[in-house]
Amino acid sequence: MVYTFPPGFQWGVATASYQIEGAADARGVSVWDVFSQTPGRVLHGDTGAIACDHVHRFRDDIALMADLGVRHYRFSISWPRIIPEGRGAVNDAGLAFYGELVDTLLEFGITPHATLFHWDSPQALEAEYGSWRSRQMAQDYADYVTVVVKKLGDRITHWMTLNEIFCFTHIGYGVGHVPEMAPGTVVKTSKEVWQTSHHALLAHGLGCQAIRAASPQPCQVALVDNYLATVPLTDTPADIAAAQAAFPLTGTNGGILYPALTGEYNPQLLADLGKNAPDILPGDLATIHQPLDSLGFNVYTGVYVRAADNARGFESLPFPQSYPRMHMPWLHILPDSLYWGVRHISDTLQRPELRVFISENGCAAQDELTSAGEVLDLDRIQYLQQYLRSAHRAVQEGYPLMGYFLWTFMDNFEWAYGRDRRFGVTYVDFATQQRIPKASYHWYAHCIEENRVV
Ligand code: GBH
Repeated sequence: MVYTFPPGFQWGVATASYQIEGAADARGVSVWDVFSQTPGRVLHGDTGAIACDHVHRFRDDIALMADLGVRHYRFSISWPRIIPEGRGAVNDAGLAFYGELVDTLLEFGITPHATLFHWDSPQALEAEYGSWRSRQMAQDYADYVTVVVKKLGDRITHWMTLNEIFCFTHIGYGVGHVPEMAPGTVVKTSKEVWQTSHHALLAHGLGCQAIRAASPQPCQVALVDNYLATVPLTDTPADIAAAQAAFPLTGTNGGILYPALTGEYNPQLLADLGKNAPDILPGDLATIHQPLDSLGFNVYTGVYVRAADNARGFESLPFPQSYPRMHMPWLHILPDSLYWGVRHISDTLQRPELRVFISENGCAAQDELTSAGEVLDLDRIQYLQQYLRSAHRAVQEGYPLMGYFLWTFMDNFEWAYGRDRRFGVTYVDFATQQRIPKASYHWYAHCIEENRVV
């Protein structure tokens, strides 16, 4: 089988500001600074204060990206680098940094795709009103977006509003336990958590409006979501119907993807939530439901579903202990999740016109530098090859999958796991900040060169 993609398929890599930038002293404090400085929150006490020192090394990093052959780069902009206190005074040096970054990308023939929020909320707003616990956060986010798009919209035409709303809300706030992500706030009820994701959805809606109002030229607006792909255990019509029935009912699908794309929380999910459903004010859903040019799908794993003799007609299957996974506890290898996740947008959610791109796909591996100075990450190559074949299947069957951003360009600050887990196709020696392309980097370069999975 030859896995050739159509001409124009977009090959890219993705990163996020807090995970790579460093230069913390040149921006406002984010909730991840405070969280990672709190003992016990991040493995080995790592923080993103230096990370990959990308702010000082971005020219070399972009040159290495250009060598890889990618023509598309997804990065995120740090809100506290633009507006240190979250609202009010703008840091011109922060805006200038992203201006130089974008100019350098364009010099190398790489199209910038900017995510306006990838989890690094300004700490000032957390201190002032509890950030995502308040509706005010959505308005302050939209004001920040206006500043960025006015300044950079002459050179950036691909915008993404917020990365993975479910994660920074439902894993940033916890009921009865300290959650794994910043701000790490313990709340009393699950309703309070749902309220934070509702506010983030409002930020998405107001952000879409702000981008379109501020952009000096036509632009593309996307939401990036890690919705859960329900994978039929077999390809029988009964199992496929079961996977489709299960798709809208998970929290991230029915509670994030559906309101953003259909203007309604999934009614069954709301019924299941009962008194824990968020308060929704008149007009909220119209604000949240904005026209989108495309949808970014962050996919790492999924869940198997099969038809069952119960009230709902399906069951979701737990992974057995020995199921193969990569170097994260949750990273079960399920390449079909990419295909089914793309297909569900068209067939299950009934949005066949909506273009999809893979905004993140990749994995952590136990990389080791050999004495010859190589990293032979054959397991990562195997993982990427299987997921890319799944992407090819979606394209082959006519689903509107436009591109693929590999997560991630280089090893970085992996949130609660700090520098302990490596997701890059470029190895970073954090003691020296030396970049060393791994075997997967060279393998991916070959795919891009040939426009097929090699
Ligand atoms: C992405 O999220 C992030 O966008 C990116 O910044 C990050 O570096 C990358 O993943 C790798 O982790 O422990 O069972 O509660 C991926 C989605 C959401 C998957 C949180 C794991 C925790 C599952 N992740 N989820 S669990």
